[in-house]
Amino acid sequence: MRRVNGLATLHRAISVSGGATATQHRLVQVEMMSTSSTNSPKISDRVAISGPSVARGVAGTMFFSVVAASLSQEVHAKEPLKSVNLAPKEVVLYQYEACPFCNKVKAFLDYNKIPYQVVEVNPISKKEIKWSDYKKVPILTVDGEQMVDSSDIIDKLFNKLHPGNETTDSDEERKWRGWVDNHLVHVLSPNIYRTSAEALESFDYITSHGNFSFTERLVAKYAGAAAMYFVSKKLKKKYNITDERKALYDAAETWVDALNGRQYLGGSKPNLADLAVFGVLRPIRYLKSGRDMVEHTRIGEWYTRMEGAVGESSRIKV
Ligand SMILES: N[C@@H](CCC(=O)N[C@@H](CS)C(=O)NCC(=O)O)C(=O)O
Repeated sequence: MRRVNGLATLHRAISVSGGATATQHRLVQVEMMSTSSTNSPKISDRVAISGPSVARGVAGTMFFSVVAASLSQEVHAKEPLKSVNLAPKEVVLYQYEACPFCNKVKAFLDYNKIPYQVVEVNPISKKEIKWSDYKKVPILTVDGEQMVDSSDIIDKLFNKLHPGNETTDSDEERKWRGWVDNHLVHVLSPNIYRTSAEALESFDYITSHGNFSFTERLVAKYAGAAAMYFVSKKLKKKYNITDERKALYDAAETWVDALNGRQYLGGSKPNLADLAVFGVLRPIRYLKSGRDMVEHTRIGEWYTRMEGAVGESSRIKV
C-alpha cells in the first residue's frame, strides 16, 4: 500500500530540485513500509547516533493525552494511569513533530501521564532511526523493546498498562479508530496543502518544528510547499475527494454525530477513538484548515474538552 504525506515527501522535495513534474513523480513514490524489528539501541547509543541535530529536534513538542480502559463492557471510557508500577521506565518516541500518527501516540502517552523522551527524526537523512529496519515514524521503544505503527503501539501499551484487559476495546471504539486510520488522515493533506498560501503555512510549521539543518529548512519550506501543493491534488483523486474542505467538515460532523450527545465517544471519559481523532487533528488545529474546521462545524466543543482531558504533555524536556 502506498501513501503520501508531507514529511515523507521532504526527502524527495529537497533532493529533487529539477522541475515540478519530476518532483511530483518522485513524491508519489513514497513507500509505506510495515516491517518491524525488536532491536533497538540503548538510549546512550541513540544519543550518540543522533548528535546535536537531535538535541535541536528534541526541543519542541505537541501533546495529547491518553486512555486507560474501565472494566465495564458497556462504557469503554479510559482513566489516566493510576498505578505507576505498571508504567514503563524508559519510553522514547522517534517522531516527526507534525506527523498525525506520531501525535496519536503522544495523545495516548500524555493522557496516561507516561513520561517519554522524544527524538525528532530528520525526514531527509532519517539517521536517528538508522538502527531500525522500520523506516517510518512513529517508532516507540519501551524499556528497549521496539514498537511500530501507531495503532499497534497504542494497543501494545494499553495491554502493558492493563494486563488481562485486552477485550475492553468495544466494537464502536474499534470502528472509529479504523475510521481515523482509513479515512480521516487522508482528508488532512489535501486540506493543509489546498492553496499555495496554506501549503506555505503548513511547511513553515513543519520546518520550524522539525529536525532540519539550516539549508534543509530553507529549501524544504519552499520546495516542499510547492511540491505538496501539486501532490495534494493527486491525493484528492486517489481518495475520491472533490472538495477537500467539504470532506474535512463532513468528517468533523460525522465525528460529532458519532458522539451522539455524549461528552466523549467513551462516555464521560475519552476512549482510544477520542484520543485517535484528537491526536491526528492536533497538528492542523491552528493552521487555516483547522481554524476553518472549528469555525464551520460543531467539533470545537469536543476538541476543547479533549484539550482539557489530555492536559499537559508528559514529555520529558531535555
Ligand atoms: N501506519 C503507520 C503510518 C506511519 C506513517 O505513514 N508515517 C509517516 C510520517 S507521518 C512516515 O514515516 N512516512 C515515511 C517517510 O517519512 O519516509 C502508523 O500508523 O504509524
